[in-house]
Amino acid sequence: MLSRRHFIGTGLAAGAGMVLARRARGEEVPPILRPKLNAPRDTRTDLGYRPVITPNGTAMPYRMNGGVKEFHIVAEPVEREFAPGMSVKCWGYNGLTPGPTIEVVQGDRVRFFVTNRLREHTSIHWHGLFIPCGMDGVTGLTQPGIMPGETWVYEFTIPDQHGTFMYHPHADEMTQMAFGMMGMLIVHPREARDKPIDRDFAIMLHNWAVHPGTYRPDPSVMVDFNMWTFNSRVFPGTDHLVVRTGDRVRVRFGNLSMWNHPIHVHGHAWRVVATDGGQIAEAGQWPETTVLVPVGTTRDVEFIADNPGDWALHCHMSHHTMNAMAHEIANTVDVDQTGLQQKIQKLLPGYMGMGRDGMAEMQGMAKHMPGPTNTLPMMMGEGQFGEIEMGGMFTVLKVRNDYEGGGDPGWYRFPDQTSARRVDGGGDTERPMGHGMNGHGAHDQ
Ligand SMILES: [Cu+2]
Repeated sequence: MLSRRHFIGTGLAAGAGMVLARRARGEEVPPILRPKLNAPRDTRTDLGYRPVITPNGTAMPYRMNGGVKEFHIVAEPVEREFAPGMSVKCWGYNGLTPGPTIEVVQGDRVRFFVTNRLREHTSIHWHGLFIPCGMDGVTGLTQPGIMPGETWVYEFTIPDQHGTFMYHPHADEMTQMAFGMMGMLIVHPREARDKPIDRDFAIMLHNWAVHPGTYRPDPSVMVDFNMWTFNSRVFPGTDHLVVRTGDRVRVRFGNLSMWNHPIHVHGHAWRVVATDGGQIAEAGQWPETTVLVPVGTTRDVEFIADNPGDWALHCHMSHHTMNAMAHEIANTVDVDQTGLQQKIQKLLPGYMGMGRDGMAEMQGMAKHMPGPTNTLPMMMGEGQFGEIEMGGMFTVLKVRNDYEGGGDPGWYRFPDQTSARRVDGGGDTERPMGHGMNGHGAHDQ
């Protein structure tokens, strides 16, 4: 029997609106929209906020229905190109992994219709949002799974918090997240910011095990991942972050991978201004050039882009800026492989020994010795001065004096006398310290 207290509680909850996720029955479900990649940036000014830019991604469409923002999210298989030459059979939302970025404002009433087009059940959890427990999306704990073909509704008011959150399944998490089901959820503040953000980027960090020659991520891998992505793309497939000199730039990182990622920026220092737990008061912020984004968190960093140039922005775990690499390869640095190569060639025609002087030559070799199908070379970037020996979690922050928005401005034009230069004139000039190194002597001869 219901106690009086229980009865009142239920009544209050019903009065405040739905508190449990429910199956949509007989209601008008908004159409499923699959936004195009790199859709033009939303420049509407009546949104009450400046939209974020999701590199290699886009925003989740919505419609207004009687004062409620209605989104239709569809969980489905997704084919994702990580970079030209490699396409992965993922799962995601509305045709993308990560799913389109959801943007709402503090206090918004929202209704998320979720259709499951997978062949197993799923759910959506709203990471970091303080919402009624029945909307929390934990299969078995707060709701039954959303079965294949079903459409469910999550409905709540965006609470009195703003910042960077995430959405992802809480059903067969190991598989569904390993396959790429995740997205960013940005809550903009209701009040205008004291210091408006000029360019605001959202980047989801993820790791994948796509064994060489295969197309489907391996969900059983726990630590030995071989692909590391910004918004499910690897360098050189990652969009560059282009800003104008003097812009206040925010970058929001989310991490639903299985590793922590120290993300490093060159030429600038940023401040960590928020986490998925809330805003950090200005007095509590400190400068960093590398922000650690632990697993299961978000970090918002902000800086003034006051140093024009092409600046690397990358994970500082050096294996995380590599593409597929075999982990069982022998370490051949300083090993003279003469003779061995000929012996192996008898068994494997075309074999080339590599890696005696380091690993950089691997990139040049990759052009002549392609690996298995659908497998990117370990490093494959190309800059204006040659090969950039990076892959994975790497992109370029382009700071330009005259950037007005729009496309990629190309490589930086370095002003005269501001670049490193070659000065040699005949090999080693090493000499004992104390002779000719006191000032300008080294250049005298
Ligand atoms: Cu990393």
